[in-house]
Amino acid sequence: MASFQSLAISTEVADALAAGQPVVALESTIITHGMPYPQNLAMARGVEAITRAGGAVPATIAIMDGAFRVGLVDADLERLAETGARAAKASRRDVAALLNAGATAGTTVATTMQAAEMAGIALFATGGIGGVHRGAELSFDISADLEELSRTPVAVVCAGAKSILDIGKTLEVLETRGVPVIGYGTDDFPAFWTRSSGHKVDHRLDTPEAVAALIETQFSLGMGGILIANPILAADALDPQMIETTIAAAIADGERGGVSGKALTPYLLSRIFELTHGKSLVSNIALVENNVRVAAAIAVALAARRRQ
Ligand code: PSU
Ligand code: MN
Repeated sequence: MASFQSLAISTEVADALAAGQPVVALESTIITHGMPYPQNLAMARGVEAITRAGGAVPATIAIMDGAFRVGLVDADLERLAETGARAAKASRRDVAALLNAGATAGTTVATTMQAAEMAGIALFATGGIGGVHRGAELSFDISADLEELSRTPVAVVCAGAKSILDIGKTLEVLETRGVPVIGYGTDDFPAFWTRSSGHKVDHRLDTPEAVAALIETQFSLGMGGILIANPILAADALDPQMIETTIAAAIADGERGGVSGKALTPYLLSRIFELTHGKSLVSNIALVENNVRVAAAIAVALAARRRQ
C-alpha cells in the first residue's frame, strides 16, 4: 500500500479492507463520459447496490476537489453524473495536475486501477476497457489502460473490448505486455455488446474460486494486473451485424469531425447511442451490471481464500 497524502478512503471501505472483507472497485469515467444523464446516475447507484447484494463493499473511485477518493457517497455520485463530460477525464498522466488544481474528474480504467492498488483493493469491475484504436498504426492511439494492466496488480472484470477498437491488435498488445486474459465461462474474447469477437482467449476459468486462485498466484509472482473477460448475457446482446454497421458509421462521423485523442471514445459512445436510439445504452448498463455481479462473487471467493 503506497502512502499518498491525497488518497481519501471512505471509512466503510477502509474498515472492510482492514477486516479482510470483499471489496469491489468501480470506475467513474463511465459515469462522467461514458453515459448520458440521468441514466449514468441510475447505473452508478445500481452497480453499488448489486455489489452489496453480492456480499461485497463497493468502492467507486474518482478525483473530487483535488482528492483521489476511494468510496463515494450518494451526493458524490449525483455530482459526477450531473457534471458529466464537463468534469475532466483523468488518465494516468493527468492525475498529478488534476490533484494540484483541485479538480473533479472521472477516473478511467487506468487511474481507477492505480487508486485501487494504492488502497489495497484487488478487484475492479467496469464495462469495457480502452485498447488499440482502429488505425492506430497511423494515429498511435493506444489506451493507457493496457499499460496500466501490465504494471498494476488489480484484476479487472470487463465485457471485453468494443469493436470501436481493433480487438485483434488490443489482444496483441496485452500479450506483449504480459497481461493474462481470462475468458470467464467462455473460450472467446467477448466484444462488449456481443458475446464473441471472433478471437480466442488463451485461458478459460468457469468459477469465482478459480479466478480467486489465479489472482493469488499472479500477485504472488509480483506481476501486473489480470483481465477477466465476461461476456454480456445473451438476452442483453445486440445483433452483431447491426452494431458493426453502426460502429463503422460512428467512426466515419468522428473522422469527418476531426475527433481524436481522449475525446474519441466518449464521442463514439454517444454517437452510437444516437444511432441505435438508445439500445446501445440499455445493453451497456446490463453488461456492467453483469460484470459487477461476477466481480462481487470473485471478491467473496478471494476473501474466503485469504481467511484460510
Ligand atoms: N468503454 C466504455 N465506456 C467508457 C470507457 C470505455 O464502454 O466509459 C472509458 C473507460 O474509463 C476507459 C476509457 O478506461 O474510456 C478509455 O479511454 P481512452 O480510450 O481515451 O484511453
Ligand atoms: Mn486514446
